[in-house]
Amino acid sequence: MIALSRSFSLSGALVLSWACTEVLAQTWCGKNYMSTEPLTNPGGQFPISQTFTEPHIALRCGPAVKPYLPEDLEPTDSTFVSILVDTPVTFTNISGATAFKASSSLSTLDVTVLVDGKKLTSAYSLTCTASLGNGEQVVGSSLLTYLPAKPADIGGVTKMDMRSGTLLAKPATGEDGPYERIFPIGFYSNFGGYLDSNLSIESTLKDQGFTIVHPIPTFDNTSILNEVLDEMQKNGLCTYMNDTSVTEQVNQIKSRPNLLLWYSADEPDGTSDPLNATSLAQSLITSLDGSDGNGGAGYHPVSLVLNCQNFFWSEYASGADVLLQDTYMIGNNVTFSNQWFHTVYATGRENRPARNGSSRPILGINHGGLGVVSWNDPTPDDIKTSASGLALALTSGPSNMSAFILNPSSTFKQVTTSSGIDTGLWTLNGKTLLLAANMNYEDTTLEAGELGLGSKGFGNGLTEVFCSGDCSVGDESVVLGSVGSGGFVF
Ligand SMILES: *[C@@H]1O[C@H](CO)[C@@H](O)[C@H](O)[C@H]1NC(C)=O
Ligand SMILES: *[C@@H]1O[C@H](CO)[C@@H](O)[C@H](O)[C@H]1NC(C)=O
Ligand SMILES: *[C@@H]1O[C@H](CO)[C@@H](O)[C@H](O)[C@H]1NC(C)=O
Ligand SMILES: *[C@@H]1O[C@H](CO)[C@@H](O)[C@H](O)[C@H]1NC(C)=O
Ligand SMILES: *[C@@H]1O[C@H](CO)[C@@H](O)[C@H](O)[C@H]1NC(C)=O
Ligand SMILES: *[C@@H]1O[C@H](CO)[C@@H](O)[C@H](O)[C@H]1NC(C)=O
Ligand SMILES: *[C@@H]1O[C@H](CO)[C@@H](O)[C@H](O)[C@H]1NC(C)=O
Ligand SMILES: CC(=O)N[C@H]1CO[C@H](CO)[C@@H](O)[C@@H]1O
Repeated sequence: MIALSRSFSLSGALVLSWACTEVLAQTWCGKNYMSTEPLTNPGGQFPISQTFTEPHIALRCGPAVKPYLPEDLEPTDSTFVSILVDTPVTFTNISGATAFKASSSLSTLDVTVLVDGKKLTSAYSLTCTASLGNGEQVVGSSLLTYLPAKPADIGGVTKMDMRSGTLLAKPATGEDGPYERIFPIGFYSNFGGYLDSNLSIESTLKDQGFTIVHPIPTFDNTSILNEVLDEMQKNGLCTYMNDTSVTEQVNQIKSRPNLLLWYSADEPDGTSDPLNATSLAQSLITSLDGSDGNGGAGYHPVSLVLNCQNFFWSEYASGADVLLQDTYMIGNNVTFSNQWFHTVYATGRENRPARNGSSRPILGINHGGLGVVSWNDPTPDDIKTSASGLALALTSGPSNMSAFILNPSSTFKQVTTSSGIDTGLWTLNGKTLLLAANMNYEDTTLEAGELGLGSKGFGNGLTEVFCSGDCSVGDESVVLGSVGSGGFVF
């Protein structure tokens, strides 16, 4: 089982990640690869945070959207140009935790936000100071990026809406149009022998509901690469890119309106790349893409995928705006590959989507994942059909589940029932999207009463908008088949 995980990891790393060649054969996540080698402690684990007896506050603040452009000076959405302030009170030594003495009756907090401007095109340092009422103050800080309107050599802009974690982009075709919220769903796709040899693949993928294509390097034939990118653009598909031969590739690609985000490193933690490698690559990429190269945002965010369980996570993650996670299931039974793979932040990479397995990506979305990228295409027809069913339900048609998930006005809660069904509920304008994944290998019933909906329950009943496996809808319950999953609106 472990060997299989390794071989998947390696096939990914060999194709995609950078700086892996020196260490590839020897270690993975800092651990010796060969069973004949000694066991060692690889280091890099999260420290176990100290517990405090007194409350601490960890003030955080940051811009609602990254980056801002002159076009944002008169926003139609009143909270689009705003500062998000978070004031967790904690007994654990999390980042920025500061002791305070204010009484427990403190119910309001005055927060002052200061923007210390440098010249345009650079990042402004943002400082927020909260007054705790008795003369005490705590301070938080971050960066605010305000870029000039995009220059001609930049094809498009992807903004990150930090209110919901959503990516915002104009039509990938390059035609003018408003920014839309994007739910990235698609495959890492072979370039040589696949994308480069059949230019109608792009339009088929679009019809199947997919919104992104992540071509897997290397791209031996640049003229074909350009034709393939033209086809993606015509079909409004965005591209992930590996940008390690950074300057050349960034400059080759950045004028494409269908570029959604940059992709710097494939499992750099697995191959123990230098701890500063991801943040150095991020600065270089963004500096070629409009930023000051000192931490400010460029016109597109930078993504990467991490693989290790607990190995210098903070260091590697510091080089990304969008983090994909690539955990492999523990105790995976590959005879029956329906174990869980979930995503933490923005986008999840699905290693080998199961034939009937929409449960894994749904579990990821229920826990904050805002995208699904599967390894890899071409893939057997039945897997493609299953993935397409989820993609269509998420991004297209009347159900359009992503409209609930991506809207910053949605309220969200996650509930795992005692019977082993994992659910996410997004409520927007009086309607609720329920995504449910059955984690059992048998039919399991989800009762409205288990979801804390109050006497209203499912209201006028559930409308099924997506089902993988068997879903049977009753008035106040739904039965999901073995590892089945479904989407319902009520
Ligand atoms: C809390 O964590 C910070 C950062 O890791 C560390 O510098 C500090 O010493 C810790 N404080 C206590 C009281 O352990
Ligand atoms: C090209 O791709 C399309 C869409 O995936 C497929 O229908 C067609 O059969 C492919 N053509 C060839 C020659 O492989
Ligand atoms: C690249 O693709 C073009 C278009 O198909 C072809 O004419 C050319 O020979 C290819 N170049 C190489 C080096 O394979
Ligand atoms: C990055 O880290 C490597 C090795 O850990 C070190 O040699 C190098 O000087 C660092 N580079 C920068 C720019 O800090
Ligand atoms: C894996 O699952 C299959 C199907 O449930 C079962 O027959 C097989 O015994 C399992 N294998 C292991 C190693 O658990
Ligand atoms: C689905 O919702 C997303 C997010 O709100 C939106 O960007 C997209 O245009 C919608 N798609 C359709 C087909 O309505
Ligand atoms: C997945 O496939 C297995 C084996 O064919 C089947 O028993 C199960 O019901 C399927 N689950 C879903 C969700 O389709
Ligand atoms: C690590 C790795 O494979 N990086 C690749 C990213 O793309 C460039 C250009 O195609 C390759 O040269 C790198 O090998």
